[in-house]
Amino acid sequence: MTLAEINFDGIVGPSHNYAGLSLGNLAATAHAGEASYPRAAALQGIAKMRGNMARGLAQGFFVPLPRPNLRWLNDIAADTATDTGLVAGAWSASSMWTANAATVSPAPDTADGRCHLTVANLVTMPHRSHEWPDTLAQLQLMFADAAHFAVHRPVPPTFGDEGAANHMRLASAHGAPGLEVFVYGKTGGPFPARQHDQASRIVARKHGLDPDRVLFIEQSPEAIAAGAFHNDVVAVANERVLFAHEKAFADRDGAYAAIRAKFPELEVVEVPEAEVSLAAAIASYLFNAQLLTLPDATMALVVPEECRDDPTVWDWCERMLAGNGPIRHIIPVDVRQSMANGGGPACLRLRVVADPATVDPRFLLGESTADAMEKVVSRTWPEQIDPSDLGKTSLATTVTDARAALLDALSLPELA
Ligand code: SUG
Repeated sequence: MTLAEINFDGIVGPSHNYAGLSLGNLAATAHAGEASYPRAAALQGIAKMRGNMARGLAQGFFVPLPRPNLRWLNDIAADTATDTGLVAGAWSASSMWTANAATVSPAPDTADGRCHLTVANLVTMPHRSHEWPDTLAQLQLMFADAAHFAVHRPVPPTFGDEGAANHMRLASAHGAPGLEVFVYGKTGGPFPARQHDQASRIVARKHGLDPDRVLFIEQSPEAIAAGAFHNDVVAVANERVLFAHEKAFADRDGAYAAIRAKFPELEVVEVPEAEVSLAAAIASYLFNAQLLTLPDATMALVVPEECRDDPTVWDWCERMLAGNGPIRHIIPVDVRQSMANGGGPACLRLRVVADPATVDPRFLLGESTADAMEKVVSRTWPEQIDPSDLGKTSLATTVTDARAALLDALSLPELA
């Protein structure tokens, strides 16, 4: 049994659009009403996956969920002529951000020695609240091997749960027992706090985590108010390293001390407000990066290209590299289509520490699968979508057919 971190990226769906549905997500709000480019968006995502694969890392994927979700519109008795926000919600390609698909506790952390996954209910945002049934179906297929995985239904909708975006794991190595840190929000000024403390506690209990190796930490209300609607917009962890903005947590010193008490090897790489403001960190998505351990055991930070656009952010990156800390490489990637909806490199992936041999191989990426994906996307994904196109029958046919072509190419008839 060889445990490895597998990054499962969400393939950007053919209905990718900018409808401005996420209050508190400043990028999504700023781009509301603009034309989107689903084909380019999906190709950017595939290129990111290819990059990580070329670095020798295990890569998997989720396929887009069925959109428009007419079943949901029907369930909520939406009037499609007047309820434009709900129609846009039914068309959203938001399942691409698979950091919100589920919370994952790898086998070394759980009482029964299996990897546990709880699908996120995403109840705070209506357009995301209908993702979970189809995401659950996909998780059950990917991780069907019950000897190694337990896939759980969502926590009750009383408590908002946004999945791995509000969860960090510290461990001496991916395959070693870890400390799981759940970050919840209480308030966020004018914006909703999406992760409820109790949702995190329910997940920890259901996963059978050892209370001595779990922490619940409050996200800073100031960060939420500044646009950090998920913790992964201001912090990311990998193995012994926590990379965080000074203002990520409500009680910064208390958070570091609590983590260190349970995980003494902790190495904090902190970005001070005086060097990169919270606003600059959120605009550039410096922290919404993939912090990866490369095969040579060095760590690399895969950041959005937008980090190069802000000199305060890029200068900090260069100083950090020169400083000989634990992060040895910075790799900018172009995921601009996703970024414009508030989703950076880290939002686009769900990390699962598992033996790749125990995962349904149809969800693992190799060169030929990536080639096949690119072909289908180039042939069938719409080049451009204007928000006013949402709801049109001809576009619904195009996006439905595009998804069907992908499922066909990937031999996934169960998801049709
Ligand atoms: O939930 N954007 C997503 C972005 C999610 C980013 N994920 C993480 N940080 N892990 C969200 O706000 C915008 C969709 C729209 O407005 O149409 C959106 O849902």
